[in-house]
Amino acid sequence: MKTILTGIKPTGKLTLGNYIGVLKRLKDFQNQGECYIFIADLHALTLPIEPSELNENSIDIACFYLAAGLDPNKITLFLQSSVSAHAEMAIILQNYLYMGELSRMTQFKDKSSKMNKNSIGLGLFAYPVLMAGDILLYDADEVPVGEDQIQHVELTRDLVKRINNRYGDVFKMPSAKFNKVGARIMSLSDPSKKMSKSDPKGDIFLKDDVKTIRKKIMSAVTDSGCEIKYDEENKPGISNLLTIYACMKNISIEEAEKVFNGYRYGDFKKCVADAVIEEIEPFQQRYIEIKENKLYEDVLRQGALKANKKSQEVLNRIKEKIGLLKA
Ligand code: AQP
Repeated sequence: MKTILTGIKPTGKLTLGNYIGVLKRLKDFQNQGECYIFIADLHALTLPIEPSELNENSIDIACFYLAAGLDPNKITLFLQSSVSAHAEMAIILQNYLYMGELSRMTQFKDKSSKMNKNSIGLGLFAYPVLMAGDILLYDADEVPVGEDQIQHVELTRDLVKRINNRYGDVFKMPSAKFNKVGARIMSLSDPSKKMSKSDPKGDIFLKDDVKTIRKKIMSAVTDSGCEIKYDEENKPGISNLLTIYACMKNISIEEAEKVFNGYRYGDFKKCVADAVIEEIEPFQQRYIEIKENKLYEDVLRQGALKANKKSQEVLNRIKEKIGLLKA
């Protein structure tokens, strides 16, 4: 049986991009293999964050995972910080990844370019090291991600080759699993940019009320044309809305284009808003129920126990291979 691992970092309010890129897909994954799903709270520390915000976001993500249809009896859901092997593995792996390759990571370049040079933390630079450990600790075969995380999974694959070449078969080779459609949902106000928690302009948040969602979609930036056609270069706004619609309805882009043949932009946007609301509204109701009844608490406790057990096995394997003595 294959092993699937994925995480979301609690850096802000989750967006429709996080939902389409990963959350929505998880329900199917839980029937395809052993799933380790976590809240990447250690990753959230790589940029400044208020303790209360980190706390609240972590609870929200746990509730969103469950609201997305994850069954605690089928999956292991846990907080990254409740499994100390993640930190220990990162300390080991950092010796096998190089400064040059880490400085070429797009996410690091993007995030650090917006910061004062003197306040870029070592953790932000070493983010892919921690992430490689997350993946390798569970012998993951598949890592469901959005497009922006593929580069980090590729780096993990390079690391596996490097370590296995040197020490024999230590780690399993993981691969990124992303959907062709919906791997990169763009901002509604600037469709040249990814919809992102940390750059909230143009985001649809999963906690937005229905009225706000509709308003945001109706005022999404499009173009001066009138044709509803997928063309990322010349019609990025329309292409993004077509992608959102296709993902909500589980159809292809071509099918979505056919639906809107001859539609005006305003009517098209209304249908996109209807499709998003139809899916997100019941999802939000499940989220509220889970949060109010604190249904996540026991799930996270049980998840930590299982994740600790599995990750210790792998951690012991690498420690032994590299020559660390067991006392
Ligand atoms: N716009 C997006 N379209 C599709 N997938 C997306 N993901 C994020 N944004 C989009 C995917 O969601 C998963 C969880 O993301 P994350 O929170 O761990 O980190 P991220 O990729 O850095 O997401 P954000 O929203 O952009 O967070 P910030 O702004 O804090 O850096 C990942 O699989 C991601 O690919």
